Amino acid sequence: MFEQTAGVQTSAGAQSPARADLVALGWDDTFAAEAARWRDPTLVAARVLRADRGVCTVLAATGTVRASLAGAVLAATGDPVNLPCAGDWVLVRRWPDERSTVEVVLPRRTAIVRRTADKDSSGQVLAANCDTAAVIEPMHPAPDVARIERLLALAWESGARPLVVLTKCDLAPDPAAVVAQLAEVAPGVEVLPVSAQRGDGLAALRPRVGPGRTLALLGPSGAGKSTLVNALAGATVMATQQIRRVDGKGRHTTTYRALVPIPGGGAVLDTPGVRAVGLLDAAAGLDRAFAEVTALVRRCRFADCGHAAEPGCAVRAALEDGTLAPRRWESWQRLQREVAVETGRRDARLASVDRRHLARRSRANRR
Ligand SMILES: Nc1nc2c(ncn2[C@@H]2O[C@H](COP(=O)(O)OP(=O)(O)OP(=O)(O)O)[C@@H](O)[C@H]2O)c(=O)[nH]1
Ligand SMILES: [Mg+2]
Ligand SMILES: [Zn+2]
Repeated sequence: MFEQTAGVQTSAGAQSPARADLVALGWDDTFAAEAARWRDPTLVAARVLRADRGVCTVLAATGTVRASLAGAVLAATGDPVNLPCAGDWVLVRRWPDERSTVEVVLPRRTAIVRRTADKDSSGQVLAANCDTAAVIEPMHPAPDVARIERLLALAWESGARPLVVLTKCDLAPDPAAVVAQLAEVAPGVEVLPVSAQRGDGLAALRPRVGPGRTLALLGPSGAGKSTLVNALAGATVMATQQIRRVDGKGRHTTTYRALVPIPGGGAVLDTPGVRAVGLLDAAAGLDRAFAEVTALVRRCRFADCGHAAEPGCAVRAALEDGTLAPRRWESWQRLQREVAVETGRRDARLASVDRRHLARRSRANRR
């Protein structure tokens, strides 16, 4: 067994926080087995609460520690996706001079990855090792259906269990109607109305943050993500937008991703608002987010059906008899195109890496 606390003195300083129960935070035999492979009992297991450039705030059994990234970790991050992020389990070394370094990022069980703004289709991890990926959308003003669909594809792709949380249900005249309407765009996903203000729906959400479980919150600025974190934590842990603007759209109040341990076990991962996220290689996630469309496409007579004029097209039949909403079909097509473009870009990038590698090798051979 990997020793969680071997070789560590209790962290110094009067403000040093209480010992953390890593099991309550999600540490389990699988992570312990991964850690044991490093065969270094002086390394300490910890979970990343917050990652800034080159420095992480991590929670170890002894409490919170600031740790910089070790050379080995930096060297492995040719792809920024490999950088430690909030929610990651890491192995930390405490040096005799009280400095700490993150030496190892343990393999992620789940990861919510979005496309970064740059053109070469690289990814950025929004949240690691979350059990539930909750898409947070305000019920008032009306929820943005296209954004929910897009975020659900991302959530499915992450490997975590997706969930839709509709916030501010205290402001909606008929919350049940909105929930019913959204069930159509979230097949197989629970849609939960909540009000952090009145406390509605919090009891239904709590099991997702039970001991060992992590709930990630994804959604636009002003949706009430941090308000929800505070309601679940029973304390003001995250700053929230003070004045509600008339248009209901907030400026970004939260500016960093943060894992917030919840008293009694579990954690919530709060993220800065995302207006829209770019999908990367989310083909599988898209198939699950649009399960009913995927099933129709599979029923078309021809495997390469263009769903235009081909005979035996199940999609067109469903559009004609009203079982498939045109809006849903358009969303699927749009997101499919996006993922295809991203996959093409990624393949091109990999091919150019291959070509460079081959060119180097043949130059070396000639020499
Ligand atoms: N009426 C009502 N207002 C809420 C509720 N939850 C949050 N709000 C308000 O919505 C505003 C935005 O809340 P935040 O929690 O800061 O939103 P956020 O999603 O964290 O926003 P960013 O950090 O910018 O991404 C605040 O003024 C909250 O008071 C709710 O259940 N009911
Ligand atoms: Mg916030
Ligand atoms: Zn077809």
